[in-house]
Amino acid sequence: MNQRLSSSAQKVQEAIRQRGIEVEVVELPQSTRTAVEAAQAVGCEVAQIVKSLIFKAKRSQRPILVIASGANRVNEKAIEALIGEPLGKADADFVRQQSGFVIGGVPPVGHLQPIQTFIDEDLLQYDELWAAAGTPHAVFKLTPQMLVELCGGQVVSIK
Ligand code: 5CA
Repeated sequence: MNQRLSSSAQKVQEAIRQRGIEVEVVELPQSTRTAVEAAQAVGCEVAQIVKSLIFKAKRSQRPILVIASGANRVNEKAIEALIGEPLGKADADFVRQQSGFVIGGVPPVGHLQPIQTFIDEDLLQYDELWAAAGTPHAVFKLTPQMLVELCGGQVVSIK
């Protein structure tokens, strides 16, 4: 176990390990707060960055997690069609309350409670991906198969 991880990054590392998947969360001196910054920090394409975006379903007020390629913009209409209600933006407080993490560090797994999840099908074409691990400096490398297994989300077109 990496004792030097911050407590938020450690939580993500533990959540992944509890699912029987071996990955190593790393904390970098550089910012990984945005997909562009994360890609620069780890030396990959922006499209290989896993964005974990929390939205708020307007009617039910529940969180929806869209896991998108760093290269893609989420088409909210596509997600609305899948959930059957309008989708709204989540503010920073809602993101923290629902996920337990701050914007820029929201991981695809390890949230305070299970969140309905959609995974961008475009992520599946890469050999390796990088995702946030709880802080704007923490990331981990994973395969698309691991991502699907970890999140248990529905793979869809989000564009
Ligand atoms: N650490 C990187 C990926 S390794 C990361 O978290 N990227 S991200 O794209 O998933 O997270 C940044 C996202 O947070 C932005 O794309 C945006 O959707 C969201 N965001 C940024 N500022 C705000 C804000 N003020 N309110 C709500 N969401 C925001």
